[in-house]
Amino acid sequence: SQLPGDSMWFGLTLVSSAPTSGSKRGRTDVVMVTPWLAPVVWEGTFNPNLLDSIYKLKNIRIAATVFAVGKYTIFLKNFLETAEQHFFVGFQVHVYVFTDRPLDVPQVKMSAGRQLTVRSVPNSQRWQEISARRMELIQKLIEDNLHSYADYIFCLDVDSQFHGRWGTESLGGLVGVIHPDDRSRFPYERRPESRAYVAPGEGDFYYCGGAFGGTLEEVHLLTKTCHTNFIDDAKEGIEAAWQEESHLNRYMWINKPSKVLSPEYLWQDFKPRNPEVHLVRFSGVIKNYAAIRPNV
Ligand code: UD2
Repeated sequence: SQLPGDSMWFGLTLVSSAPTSGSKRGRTDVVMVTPWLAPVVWEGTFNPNLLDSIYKLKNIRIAATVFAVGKYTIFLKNFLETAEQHFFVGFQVHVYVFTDRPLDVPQVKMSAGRQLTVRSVPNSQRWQEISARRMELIQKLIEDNLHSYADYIFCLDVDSQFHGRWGTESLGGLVGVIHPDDRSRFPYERRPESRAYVAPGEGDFYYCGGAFGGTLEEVHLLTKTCHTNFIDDAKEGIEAAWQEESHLNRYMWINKPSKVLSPEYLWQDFKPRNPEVHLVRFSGVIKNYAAIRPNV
């Protein structure tokens, strides 16, 4: 029997038996596959009903981590409420909130099959350290807790909100999100003495530190490697230009992601939408850095 929206292949010609939008799926205005043959996920390139029905059969469980340290707890309500509306709706989701202010975590009603766990973490006087320390804490979460509780994990910035579907189309072994800014504006770490070094001319995409994921195994390896490299750099008195984001970019240059999410999956609210972005699914909210960070 056919799955919803399933299609039949006749030789190399795709004949869709149940088109969902009235038009063929696929885009000609954007890159849909990387040179190492990883899909690049854009609106109009996948069939959500078909994907959901495939993953429903597998009974998958998704973990999500979000850090809200110090004043960043103000972002939690909107993040959690919009996640309820758009993030893996209809699937088993376990959100882990890491905070130093557990009493400030808002009560957000969660649907059946979805739950939230609060984990205490210390504060820090430096936002760079708060951001970078996430790698170590995610590594530990996977080691200590997750193996019997989740299949996939996504690690997300809290100063963000969902606007559209983020679901099974995003699943893969190692998953990166292309940064919405021109990559020349976000240089990789260029000092060869750093373990995050990416040489001029190298680098595929510039990936966001604010959203990445994949299977537990892959994300464990990524977070462990980035954390170790960050610490070893620190011992030699060097902090990469964009902290753990630089290390993540180095990691994903060497270890190519098996799926790449387009900037639909982490846009920025202050940025006008580019024409190729038909749908913003998740975006960073506008924030006053000076008012919310512990240091400048
Ligand atoms: C970028 C990345 C971010 C990180 C950083 C480099 C995106 C959209 N964002 O954002 O993920 O890689 O560069 O270090 O790609 N946090 C707190 N309390 C604080 C400070 C930070 O909880 O006082 C947490 C919070 O979850 C926040 C995250 O760390 O979302 C990243 O910090 P940011 O959003 O201030 O960093 P930003 O905007 O430079």
